[in-house]
Amino acid sequence: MKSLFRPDDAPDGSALDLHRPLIRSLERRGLLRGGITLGSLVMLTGCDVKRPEAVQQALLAISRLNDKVQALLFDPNKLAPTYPASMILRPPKFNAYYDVVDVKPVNGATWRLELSGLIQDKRPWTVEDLQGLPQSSMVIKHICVEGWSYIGGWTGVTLRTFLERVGADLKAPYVAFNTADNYPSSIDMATALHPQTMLALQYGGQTLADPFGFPLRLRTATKLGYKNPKWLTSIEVTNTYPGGFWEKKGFPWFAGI
Ligand SMILES: Nc1nc2c(c(=O)[nH]1)N[C@H]1C(S)=C(S)[C@@H](COP(=O)(O)O)O[C@H]1N2
Ligand SMILES: [Mo]
Repeated sequence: MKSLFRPDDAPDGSALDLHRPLIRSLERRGLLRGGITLGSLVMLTGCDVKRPEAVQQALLAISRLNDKVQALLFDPNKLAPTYPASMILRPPKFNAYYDVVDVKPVNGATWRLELSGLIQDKRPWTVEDLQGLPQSSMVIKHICVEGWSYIGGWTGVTLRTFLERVGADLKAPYVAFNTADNYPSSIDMATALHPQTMLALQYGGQTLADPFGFPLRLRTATKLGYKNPKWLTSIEVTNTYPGGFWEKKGFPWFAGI
């Protein structure tokens, strides 16, 4: 049967293929513990899924319900495991929705972080501005849904410090990001304010390297790899659900670990 989540234009061997085990398991579970199975949807819609958009809509709606339940269960004070600096992997592992040879480096001198939405001070930030904020470090595990992980050491500004500094509305439910390679992503405010969620400028005590998101990326210890956008270009605080690159293809939005 045709995959509900795999767009027809995805080239073979792309990151979509690498993320296929999760796609399959989502399909097996019907996404969802909400009572509707893929089988019953197929029964409803005919075997070759005559209206895949309608089915996808239904699945995504149920997935969003699961996100809300997960968000309710999230403990904003519980810390993810941390590790000694000696365990930091150098260099880190790379992944993106395209190959490493296609990474286009960002020019740090002209780069700006743009702000929008429910934020009082929307002035753009330079790398130096961000370096001037209080810095902290964490050594945490990165887990990708492809089935690999690594321990990495990150230094930067906690997202909480940054959001407080720019006068963000901390009661808004969503913080959304965009990136130089157009990989939109978003997280819930509780995760944004978690002490292990950071705007990272450094890896292993050195400036981030190009394929790992120079000059700025999000690193959060409480979410799967795909919720850690690299090469950030903008942050928006919003009341409207923003979704994200993989979420639009049916991946869970909350994706906590
Ligand atoms: N801008 C951008 N950020 C991204 C991605 C991407 O394709 N583009 N891929 C995500 C995925 S699926 C993973 S596992 C991690 C990989 O981060 P790393 O290359 O530092 O290991 O980045 C995440 N952030
Ligand atoms: Mo990933």
